[in-house]
Parts: sequence; C-alpha cells; structure tokens
Amino acid sequence: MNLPIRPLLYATICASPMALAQGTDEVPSAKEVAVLTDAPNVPPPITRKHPAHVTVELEVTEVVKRMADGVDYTFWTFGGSVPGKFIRVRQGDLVDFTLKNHPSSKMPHNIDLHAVTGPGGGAKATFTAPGHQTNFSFKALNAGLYIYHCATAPVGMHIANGMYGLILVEPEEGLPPVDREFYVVQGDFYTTGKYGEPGLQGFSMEKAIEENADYVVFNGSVGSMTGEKALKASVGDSVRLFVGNGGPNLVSSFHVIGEIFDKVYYEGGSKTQENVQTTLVPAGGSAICEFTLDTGGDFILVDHSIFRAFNKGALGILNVDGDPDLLVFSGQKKDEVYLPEGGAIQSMPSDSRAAPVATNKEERIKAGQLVYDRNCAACHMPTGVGVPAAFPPLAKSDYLNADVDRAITTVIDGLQGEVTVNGAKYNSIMPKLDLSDEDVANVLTYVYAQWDNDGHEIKPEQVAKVRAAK
Ligand code: HEC
Ligand SMILES: [Cu+2]
Repeated sequence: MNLPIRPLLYATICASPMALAQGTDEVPSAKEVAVLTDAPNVPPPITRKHPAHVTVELEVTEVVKRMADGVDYTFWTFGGSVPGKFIRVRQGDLVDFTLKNHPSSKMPHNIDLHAVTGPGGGAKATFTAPGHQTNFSFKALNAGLYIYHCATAPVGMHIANGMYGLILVEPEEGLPPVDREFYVVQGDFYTTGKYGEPGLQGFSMEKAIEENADYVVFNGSVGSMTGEKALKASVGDSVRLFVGNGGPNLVSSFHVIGEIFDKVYYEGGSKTQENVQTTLVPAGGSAICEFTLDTGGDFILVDHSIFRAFNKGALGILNVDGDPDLLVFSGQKKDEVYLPEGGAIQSMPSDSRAAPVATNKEERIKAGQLVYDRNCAACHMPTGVGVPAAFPPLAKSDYLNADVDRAITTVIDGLQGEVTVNGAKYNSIMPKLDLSDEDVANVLTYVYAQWDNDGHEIKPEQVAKVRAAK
C-alpha cells in the first residue's frame, strides 16, 4: 500500500528547493541593512509596506564585564553585551544573516533563531570557528517576538554565559505606535563563588546542572536598569516592553510593581490578553507587555519569584517623571494610632508591653539576641557575617568597634551612603528601625559580645543621650 506513495513524497521534497530557485518565491528587490541595538534600546519601528532583503551581521565576542559591583564575569556575547543585539525585521522579509566569530574567541559558536523555520533554526548553518564568519538566509514566515541563542555544545554553558537575545518579526501591518519601547531580557547565572563574592568569577557547571542560580538578572548584570541607568519615561506615555528570557534554566514571573499591563502578547505571539499583573516568560521565550503611565514615580521591574529580585539581582527601575496623579494614587495620607480595644488602652504608656528591663549585662545580651533575630538577622545574617556587596558584616567589624556612639546612631537612624567595613565598600541603605532605647542598648550589647567584637555594654541611658544630642 505504501509503495506507490513513497516515490511521490520523495519527488515533492526534492522539488521544493527547485521551485524556490526557479523564482516562484521571489527575492524582494528592496535591500536594507538592519539597525541593531543594545538593551534597553530597541530599533525604530518598520514603516515600509513591503518585504525587503535585510542584511544582519552579528559579531560574537567573549568579554570580561561587570556582573555586579566588584564582580566580573567572562560573558560570551552576540555583539559585545548581554543580551545580544535586538534585531527587528518584518514578516515576509528575506534575512541574509552573517555570524562572525572574533579571532580572540576561544570557542566556536553558532546561532539558533527561534524566528527561523528550518533545521536547527540556523544552528548548523552558522557553526563558526574563532576568526571565521558564516552566512545563511531565511524567510521570516511568522510574526512574533523570538529568542535567539547559541546552540554549540555544551549548549547550556553557552547560554549560561549570556549567548541570547531577541528578534522581533513585526506583523505586515506593523505594531500599533507607542511612545517608548524597551528591550529587557532575563538570564540566570552560575558562578564559582556565591552571590556578590568579589573578583572574576568562573562558570559553575555543577550549580547550572542543579539549577541553583547565584544571579538572576535583567540585561546581563545586577543594576543594569537602576540608578542612572533606570529606564526613563513620562506621565502619559504609552510603553511597550519587549521581554525575553534567555534562561538557561529559570522561568520568569515578570511583573512591574505598581503597574498593570493593559495588554500582553503572551509568549510573544500574536494574541493579546488584557489587564495582566504578572506574565510568565518561559526560558527560551518572550512576552510583549504594554501599559500607559497614569502617574509619576518609580516602577520596579521584577521576577516575582521574589528572592530573585531582592537577593539575586532581577530588579530594574522605570523612572516616570511628571506629577503624580493623586486621584490615581494618593500616596500615604495618614499614619495614626490604631487601637481597636478602645479608649482605656489608648491612655496606657506605649511601652507597657515591653520586655522586662535588663538589670545586668547577661540579661541584656539575652534580651538583645531576641531583638537581633527579629530585626537584624535578615540582612546581617544570623551569624553576623553579612552578605557580600549588600549587607556589611557585624562580626569583627572595624566600623562597629571603632565608635560606639556611631553604632548607636546607625541603629537609631539607619544608614546610607558609602561605608567601608573591614576593607570592603558598601553603598546601600539600612532602614530606620524604630526600636526603644532599651532594645537598642540590648541589641548592641549582644552584637558587641558576639563574633570577636569588643564586648562593650551599652546602657539605655547612653542611647537616650545619643538621641538627645541630635
Ligand atoms: C534591611 C537590611 C538591614 C537591617 C534589617 C539592618 N541592617 Fe544594619 N546595615 C544594613 C546596611 C545595608 C548597612 C550599610 C549601609 C550603607 O551602605 O551605608 C548596615 C550597616 C550597619 C552597621 C554599620 C556597619 C557595620 O557593619 O558595622 C551596623 C553597626 C549595623 N548595620 C547594625 C545593625 C543592627 C544592630 C541591626 C538590627 C537592630 C541592623 N543593622 C539591621 C542593612 C540592614
Ligand atoms: Cu556559543
């Protein structure tokens, strides 16, 4: 039964490249060179109404760059940074693609573009040794936002070193115009040292296999979109985020704190969902998130698997200038005493339920440990060692031991700006904690009694004196 069909099938397969060569599927006459951009920038929208023959040239380089303050990493890149260059073409375009591998590279590389229809997405066709360049072409048949990545063995390692980016295939009719477009790609990184451990970090295959990421970041480093580098927009702007996830392992729960996505092209496809709080961006996938800015302030981009945001780096800021719309968001209007039990309690002294006052150093240390565990351990760690590059150590801290009154002030007022503790610089914020004089005295006495510190006993009277001196 199958016999007569087989040669027929074979003939059909053989015929298709012929048909192309014969010109049934024409090469577009319009030629152009694609504009490529580094994150967070996006190439301009495509306005032409016809397909073009588009040239894309990407250069692979292996470069040492900043992963976090004091932490460097050897990234393997498409175009010099992570993520790779943003590529923007139109549905129906014929893309002439050249991959160059810089002579200084140690590894061969290639590219698998998810926008490609064809074996390996171009991977085999672009296998490129250091100091070589390869070329292939593909037709952008499907509109959508696609990840591209290196697929050279060991594939996971090439992706883990930052070899991914986004290619947008605009639908023929184009995307609706917006005021701002940004390019954001999440990736997880596996380093020989722990998060924040300074110096040039190597890649840890073991942690990568365990999917135990040290860093989860947007656009290739901790702080790529904070401070001076925050994304900028104005009240009233419509914003479009092209969001990708290079992985290699983790799925992103992409969220912007204080915003609701009016529209999400989920999974980077053509359909939209409305009024979305958090959208899932798979490893090797994407999403397009759109929203209008109704009020000013800082809006924070996170992976809502939230330890990744606050402890591994997956955090960026969209800074929106313009007046806040107080009807949309009032800010805090009041903070007043809330005492549901009624009037009698309101007249009681506010510290009536405080722990008994310590009468000697031993009691002070014991009480101080409770204060420490409740208020300090989350940042300075239960053993006082801190977190490199984020929270300074209290264990054997030269800063702590040098000046008792300054330590008291730190706990009363919080601390910000650059400080040097045991030779390492920190430039972060310790919040004001609102502790009683007794609690401050106890917690500092506890801290001074631990971890090779100087053993001072701090009395509540001394805390009161420091408070009064301000
Ligand atoms: C939310 C995190 C956080 C909490 C909670 C916190 N700290 Fe800090 N602390 C910091 C940061 C960050 C710094 C460094 C600030 C800077 O960079 O300017 C710091 C600095 C200090 C310093 C001076 C530097 C050093 O290492 O000696 C002392 C002392 C200190 N904290 C004590 C405490 C004590 C005691 C508590 C609890 C009562 C506490 N902190 C709670 C984050 C925190
Ligand atoms: Cu590679």
